[in-house]
Amino acid sequence: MTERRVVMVGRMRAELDAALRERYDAVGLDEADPDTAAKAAVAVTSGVWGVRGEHLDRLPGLGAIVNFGVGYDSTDVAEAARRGVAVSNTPDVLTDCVADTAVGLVIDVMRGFSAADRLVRRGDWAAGTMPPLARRVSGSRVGIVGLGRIGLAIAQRLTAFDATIGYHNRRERTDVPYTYAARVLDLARESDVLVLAAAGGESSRHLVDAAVLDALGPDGFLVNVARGSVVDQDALVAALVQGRIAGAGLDVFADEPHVPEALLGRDDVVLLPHIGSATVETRAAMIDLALANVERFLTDGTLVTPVPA
Ligand code: 8YV
Repeated sequence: MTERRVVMVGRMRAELDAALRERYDAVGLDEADPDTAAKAAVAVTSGVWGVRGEHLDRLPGLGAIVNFGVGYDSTDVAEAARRGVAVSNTPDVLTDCVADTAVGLVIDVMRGFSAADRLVRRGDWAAGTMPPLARRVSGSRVGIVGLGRIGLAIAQRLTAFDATIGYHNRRERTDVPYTYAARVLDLARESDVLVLAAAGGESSRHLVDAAVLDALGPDGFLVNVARGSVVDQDALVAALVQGRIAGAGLDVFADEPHVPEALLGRDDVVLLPHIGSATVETRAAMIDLALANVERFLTDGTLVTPVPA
């Protein structure tokens, strides 16, 4: 029998778990004996879990970490690089679906569709109640935080809604027709809706804080398809409860799968369980790309989609 060389760190999605077990006889790191862990060449993980120093200590023969998902902030890439371990992610294949989710949240939270749906189901419409008037999406001012692949796809979609697009990015881009803001605060002040599409991690932690939310103001909306860590969640809850912003559409949270209790009964928020990439087509493509990275590494020691070290 060939040697077991793939371990899984964290609980994988069922289809990925099954494929890894079938093709590589992979096991979870938590079920691996020390010998298996020592021989592992590839660790597969996802954005929810990640591989950090404490895992690497148990995986002395590791050469690659294959991350299922485009965001890899839960993996300690610097520590991996220090130990000569390369990291891959699954870019591009999920860009469209995550951008679709962002646009869906913009429309839902500004127009109040989910709240109106609840009103109908409660029988309130039948009893004569209408929801309050909502906000117009077409022609609105959209501020995108993080103009990478996903941010750009969001901008392109909203351009079809005649939106005015501004953005904040680590670096100004010279290849886009959108207005750059060097500070998120200034972007928020000029936006009807602020859409977060920045990578997670320390560099973007709490980029959106109380001051940014106040700059967005009582008529402004926040949409987050990036990472919960990009927003100071306590400040967001306070801003919503105090009416200092108009609403929020959230696919990601600070401590998933926990959602602040204070948000659950509110009609000015749309709450999704981190489903930005969760379509049959995209998840299949993500699995294919993750498996291609595993296969390539085991074959020639390189990765199909390595992340910068
Ligand atoms: C999840 C995501 O990673 O790609 C990302 O960064 O946030 C999602 O696609 C995916 O659900 C795997 O956990």
